[in-house]
Amino acid sequence: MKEFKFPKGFYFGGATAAYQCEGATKEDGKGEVIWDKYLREQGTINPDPACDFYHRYPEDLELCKEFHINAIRVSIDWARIFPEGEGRIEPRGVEYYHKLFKKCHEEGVEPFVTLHHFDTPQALQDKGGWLSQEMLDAFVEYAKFCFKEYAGEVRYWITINEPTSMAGQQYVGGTFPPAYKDQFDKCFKAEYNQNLVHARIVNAYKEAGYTGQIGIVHALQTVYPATDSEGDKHAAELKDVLENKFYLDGTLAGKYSKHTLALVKEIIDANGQQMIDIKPEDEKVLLKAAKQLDFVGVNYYFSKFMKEYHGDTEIIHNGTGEKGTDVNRMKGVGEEIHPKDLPATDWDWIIYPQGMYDQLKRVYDDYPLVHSIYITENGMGYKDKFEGEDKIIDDTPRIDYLKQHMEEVAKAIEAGIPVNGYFVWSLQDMFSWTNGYSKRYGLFYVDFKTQKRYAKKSAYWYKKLAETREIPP
Ligand code: BGP
Repeated sequence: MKEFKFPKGFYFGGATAAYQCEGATKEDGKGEVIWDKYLREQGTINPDPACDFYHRYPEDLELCKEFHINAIRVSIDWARIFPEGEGRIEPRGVEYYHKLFKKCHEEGVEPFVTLHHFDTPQALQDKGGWLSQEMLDAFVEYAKFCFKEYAGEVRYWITINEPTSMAGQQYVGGTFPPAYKDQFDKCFKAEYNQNLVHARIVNAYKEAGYTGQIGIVHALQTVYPATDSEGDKHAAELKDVLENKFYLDGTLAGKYSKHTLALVKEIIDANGQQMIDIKPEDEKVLLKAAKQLDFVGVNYYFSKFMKEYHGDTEIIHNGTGEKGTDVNRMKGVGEEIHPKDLPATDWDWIIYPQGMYDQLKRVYDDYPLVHSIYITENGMGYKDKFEGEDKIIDDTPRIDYLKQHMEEVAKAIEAGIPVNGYFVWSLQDMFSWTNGYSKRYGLFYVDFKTQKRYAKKSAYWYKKLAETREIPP
């Protein structure tokens, strides 16, 4: 990979999400989101002050400039603007994002702005969340409001971040509020509704004639069979449809293939639940949006290896960073296994850079409407150690991880796949939704007591990459 240079204009970004970094959850009239109540009840993670991005965004954006980071992913916390999710508008919330975007531009950092990054307003969750028409309609109104309000400041919009994580963890995995388990039918119904509302928003953006770009961000974990056996291959297909393909078909092709729907039905049937309705009029909306979609964002962290499995669902989430504690077996889908020769993070995320290339190739080859891709998240959770003001935080394993994955991005570009930017998750340390403050991802270390930022070794590595557009050793 010696000769490779990333193209001019390539974005070297850092990613954040409002609820994970802003803190200030009760400030300036902000309404409650699903995490406020849930985290309070769990008593494990305090979302305040997180890394206090609400007040310290100027400093973080200045750091971006200093480190040649020319783009940032931020999200708007819906309940800062519409505290009840719909209706009444909170001007202080509206103003905050104006200030944030203004500062981005002052520092030469392009904002990629997500409308929904896991933080559904509680008032709308109470009405049924992704399963309720009211929430979907309110989402369209909130999106239209943002487009109009921030039109001159935001050129890149993202409708939804990782709808698969949202629906999967809300209805099957049980780690996102309201934390239901094993409800595959509701999970697919939520997925269906997310695809549809995403399409409505894309169509509304285009109909209004805005000149920016609009896309969606998918968490794509590449799924491989553990062996060549037919059973394992089928388990991999089922897992892929649950986590990737139902979304890819809906948002990038604008149509669910017969094969996709057959696999969805197989999963729902195996769990003794009711198959969802697919309405032809909805597919018209999906197709219109897929044809107008400007880009797709790919979040890639790990791959999965599947074995056939015929028992009941058993999911144990490794939220502690104690290696080897994760269990994932799903009825009607399959069992995730960990091949012995592959490394993993302390949270059991299998490190497999090749999966990044395979996924990019799949998205580009299988979905011909796709013409622009961003890696919107990639990074490594690590227990960084702070050893004093005068010592640099040595996160060499993270540098290795980033380097190996950047090499796969470079390989994809060389193969003609249009990847136009890359965002490290995360720009600075913040908390992890289900793992708390000890799972750090940032290029910048945050002392959560003083809120002071310290550049880690990886920040200097990334700076060199962004400066030279070549992957440093
Ligand atoms: C993605 C989310 C991010 C972030 C990241 C790391 O799914 O979009 O918000 O949390 O994953 O995940 P985790 O915090 O679970 O390690």
